[in-house]
Amino acid sequence: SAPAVFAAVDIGASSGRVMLGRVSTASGVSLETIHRFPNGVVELDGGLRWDFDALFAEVLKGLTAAAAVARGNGERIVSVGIDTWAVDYGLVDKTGALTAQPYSYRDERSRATVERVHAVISPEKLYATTGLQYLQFNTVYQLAAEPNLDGVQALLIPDLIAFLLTGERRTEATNASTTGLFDAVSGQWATDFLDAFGLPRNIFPPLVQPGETVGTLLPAVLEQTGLPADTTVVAVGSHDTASAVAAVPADQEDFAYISSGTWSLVGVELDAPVLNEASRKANFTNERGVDGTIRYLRNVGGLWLLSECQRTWAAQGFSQSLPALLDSAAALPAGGPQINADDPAFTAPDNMPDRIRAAVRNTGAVFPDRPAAVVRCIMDSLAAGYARTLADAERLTGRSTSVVHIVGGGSQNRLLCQLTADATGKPVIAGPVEATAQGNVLVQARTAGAVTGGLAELRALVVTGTALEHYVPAAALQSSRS
Ligand code: ADP
Ligand code: LRH
Repeated sequence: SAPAVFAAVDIGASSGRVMLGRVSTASGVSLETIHRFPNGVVELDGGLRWDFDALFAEVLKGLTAAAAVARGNGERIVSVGIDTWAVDYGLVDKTGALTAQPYSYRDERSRATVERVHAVISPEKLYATTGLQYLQFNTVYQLAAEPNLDGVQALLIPDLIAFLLTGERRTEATNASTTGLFDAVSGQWATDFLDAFGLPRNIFPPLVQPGETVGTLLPAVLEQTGLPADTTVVAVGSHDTASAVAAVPADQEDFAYISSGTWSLVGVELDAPVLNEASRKANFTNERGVDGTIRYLRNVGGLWLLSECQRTWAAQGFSQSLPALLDSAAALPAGGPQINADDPAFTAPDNMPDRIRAAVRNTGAVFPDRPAAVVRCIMDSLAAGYARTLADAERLTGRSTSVVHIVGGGSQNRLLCQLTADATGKPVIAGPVEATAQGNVLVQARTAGAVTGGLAELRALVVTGTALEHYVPAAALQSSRS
């Protein structure tokens, strides 16, 4: 029969792609990019939202192209897997219609609801059950800002795409763990919290685990895309970070990871959550990973700081390519000013270079004026943030780590990779760039029986299929020379 291939839909906060994934024991996992499209928040109907209708049109376009490529190759698309950023949702009414374009987590409406939520259940109690880090935009705070939830269901963004493809309503568990309404120990909805907040028990559809089948494609989708009639949608780690961590090319257990894109997700993988007060105070999260693992991590500021600077500079008539900008930043000396990359002042889209200069001025340091200096400040600050966070993760879990894997778009940033090795004192292994899509494809391939095993076996297929870059910490380099 025709060789099996898998379609991955992976949409991050800055761009989306539809890829075809091929998996074999001999060559590991390999990806072919079929369709790419930009993503970003838009001002719409009095808020910062995602243009979901446009994103879904891009998904259909990508799947149509994927079907054509596979047909041309004599291959068979077995299934489609979907992952996107976490936390956000669309509200769907009884007829299945989306009531509005989904809000973005960068909208500030949930700022006002945090206290109201905490008056019902204290932050300590919330954490002891959900293990979720406090972020002003966690789903629970966003739902508290909804004026009316009568007769609607909240579908997290990947679940909303799966629903429009299959007609099936489910909530995938790794992403459910970012809502603030999910029990980190039982892996079920925290129904007592739903009740306490006056949320309907069925505000979210029932849970589905990565690897389980959501359904087959609706007739209209089959007709529009030309996908084979028996194509299924398989639940993957639908939280993009869950899929990325599943594809970290680690060949040992004591690894740390940084999933580097719009955000930097910095942490370790655990078998069980850490729910104590020290962990809460350090704002570590216990998000669910593929195969019931725990992604014990913190959201550290990410390349959003850089991409927003680029956007501002381009609007001011200064456009330099990203590699050129990073080269000029790398030419500057170490030891320049640093900011706290996690400051909520950087969350919303606005003039980022000005906000960074203001933050540097507040530290009493001389503020960087040239773009190269601003970029260097961002990179130094991120690397320092990673080192602090990894030290905290080691302290809070009582484990030590011997290597840092950087995956995602940011793994191409050589300056940041080297600074991370220097700041952590640990070797850094960078790649794959498309770890998220690889994790998405691997879970589908396992469901289809094309590969077997646990995360270790899946990760070995990433190692086989990817050229990785190695960075040695500066201190280690010096001592080996002396
Ligand atoms: P997300 O999934 O959050 O949308 P990605 O994982 O796609 O993010 O990473 C996007 C980021 O990768 C960009 O903001 C950019 O800073 C970085 N990046 C992309 N290409 C390069 C490159 N050639 N060199 C260095 N960094 C890059
Ligand atoms: C990264 C990510 C992250 C979440 C944020 C909302 O894309 O999913 O893990 O915290 O977006």
